[in-house]
Amino acid sequence: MNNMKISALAAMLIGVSATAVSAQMVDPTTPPASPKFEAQGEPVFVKRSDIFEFMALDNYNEPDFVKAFVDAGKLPLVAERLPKEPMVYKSSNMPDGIGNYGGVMRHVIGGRPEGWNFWGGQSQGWGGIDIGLTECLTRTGPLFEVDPSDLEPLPNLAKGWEWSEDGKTLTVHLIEGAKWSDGDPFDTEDIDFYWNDIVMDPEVTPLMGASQGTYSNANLEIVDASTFKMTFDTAFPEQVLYAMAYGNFCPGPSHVLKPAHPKYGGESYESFRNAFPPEQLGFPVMGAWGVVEYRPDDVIVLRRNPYYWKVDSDGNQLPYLDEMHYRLSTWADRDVQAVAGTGDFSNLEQAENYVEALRRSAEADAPARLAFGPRTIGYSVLPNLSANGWGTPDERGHAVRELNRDLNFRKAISTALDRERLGNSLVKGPFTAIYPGGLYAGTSFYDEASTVYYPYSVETAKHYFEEAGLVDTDGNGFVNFPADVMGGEDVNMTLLAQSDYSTDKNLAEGFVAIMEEAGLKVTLNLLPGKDYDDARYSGRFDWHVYRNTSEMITVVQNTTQLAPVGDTTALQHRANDAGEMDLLPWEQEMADTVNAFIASRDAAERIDLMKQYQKLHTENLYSVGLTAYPGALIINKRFANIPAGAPIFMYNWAEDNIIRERVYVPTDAQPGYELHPGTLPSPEGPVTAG
Ligand code: BQZ
Repeated sequence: MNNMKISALAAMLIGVSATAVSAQMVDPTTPPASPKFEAQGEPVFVKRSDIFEFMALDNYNEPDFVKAFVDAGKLPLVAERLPKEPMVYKSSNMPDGIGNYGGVMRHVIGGRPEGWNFWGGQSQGWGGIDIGLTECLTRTGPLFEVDPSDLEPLPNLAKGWEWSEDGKTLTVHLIEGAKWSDGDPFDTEDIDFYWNDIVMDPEVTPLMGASQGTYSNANLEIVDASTFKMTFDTAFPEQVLYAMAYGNFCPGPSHVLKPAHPKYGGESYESFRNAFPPEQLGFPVMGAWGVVEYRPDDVIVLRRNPYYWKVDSDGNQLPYLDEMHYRLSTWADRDVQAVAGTGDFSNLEQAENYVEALRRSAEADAPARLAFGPRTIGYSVLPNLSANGWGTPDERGHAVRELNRDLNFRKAISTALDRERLGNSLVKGPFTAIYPGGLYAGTSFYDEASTVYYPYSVETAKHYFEEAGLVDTDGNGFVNFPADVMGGEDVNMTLLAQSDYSTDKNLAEGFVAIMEEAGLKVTLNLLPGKDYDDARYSGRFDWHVYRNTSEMITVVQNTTQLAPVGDTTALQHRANDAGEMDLLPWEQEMADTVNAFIASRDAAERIDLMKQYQKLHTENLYSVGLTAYPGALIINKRFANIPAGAPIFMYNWAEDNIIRERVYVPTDAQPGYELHPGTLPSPEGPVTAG
């Protein structure tokens, strides 16, 4: 038994507080076992082919109010609005079978729409609105229910693909005959514009930051109206199929974007980005619903897209739900409203709200179902590891980054952290687990023996600060820079965190307090969502509090975000304005390991490479983990076709995972929430057939 466990055992036996234990020097070890937490409801694993297929059906149906548009000559026949072979969802995979039309899903979101130009980098407010508006080439959200032996991204706008013999060319086939919500054809003109004028244009950064590195440095060429090829330097970079899912390859309507782009007559990149303000209704989408109303700080209302390219196996054009609301509020209010029944959906992800949400949902008359999933919500603090100017730091910022690049400084930060206390400060009980950083415990590539954990010990933290050349030379309780750095003043590290979530704020404030106890001064920089994203993407931070994304759970989604494999792929180390990367040796080793993983098709080799990655990441504290805990899906009980065991976050968020276009409200349970019944989206707003 190593000395860490002996001292912890000793502490339990003689009742010594954790603080006293922390007064001893402790060595790195493996992380303590996470408290057992049983997810409620397990997915029923299926093959990908069990969910849907692309095929032509003999006939198609549509809601009566949409048929009225056809009868009035305002829309083509439904069969003409659908692709040759629409996506056909199999009723056998629908938990409650074929649905009926009507009904509304009322989301509450904490973000705010900047505009509809996802491709110019604008946010639509998150919370599922962009997931619904911008369909992508492949889809990974529902993979939580796909048998691990059959794991590969689901076709979506790309209905199929094949690799060349040498694995260096991927040929992709688009669904044929699909149309944008304004009737314009969806085809490789949209791919060409997305690739050449968004991804490859250095002046444009799409919302989720997709770059050529995201796709393993592919080159792309158009073959015909529904076919394109991607070519690679390395063989079979299969992660690129995941990179074609939400966030990274979701083409925009080139017929309206192109004229605003500076390369095609648009005034400027700034005007391109802002060319489609939220007030512009009926913006063309491939998603199931289009925008009909926007009331600032109040609500966004969407109505069904009459050209949506998916049907059920009875030929009913989807979606079943006619209307979607995105009430513009706060993330905390989303939980409150979902539990109270005035909202319909929430990813319960702010641990401070768990006890009240659980209490209310346990009552017999509770309007919503609440189901905890696996422990996939986790937070880390990320050090800015660039020393060559990314984010243009001032003298102080530069001095802190030099410290960040010193492993002893990062070890001091990690051993100063009482992670148990931090997790309990959010919520007591079996929810939170000590999270050292790196891949999450319990996930498919996790290996405990490869995970290095620097346990809580203020004594050890002070030792590592000294090793990093930091001592409290002026006796005020805070470590100072060496005399020849910043005049030997107190080290003052800034911590960037998002202000839209109480959890992010609480963890950031807890981190500041805990660091002070260890003698390090930290100044908090709390910014709202978009400003927080802009600051972290552009390197304007010393450290930042980060809610981890899918790569730490699945590895295969966002793989290139695991390490600095490209000059804009990592979150804590990107190129400076001259395009130079100053990777530390172990960072280069980590990047090489991730690239080897991407290039490998051997399951055993991939498992071994992820062990190497985990050791490099956690031993070198590429990130400093804080806490990890399970999220819970809260959905109003009137909705049908909610898949069992749908996690709030895994390959994507639950707004993608539950396949909302198949969700329905039984006709006798529709409480009349529609704000624009009988209407369809148009540039003029909601229009009726009459
Ligand atoms: C889920 C999600 C759907 C973004 C966003 C938001 C942005 C980040 C992150 C989450 C919100 C909800 O997360 O918190 O539960 O509904 O929208 O997109 O935090 O600020 O930039 O990565 O997904």
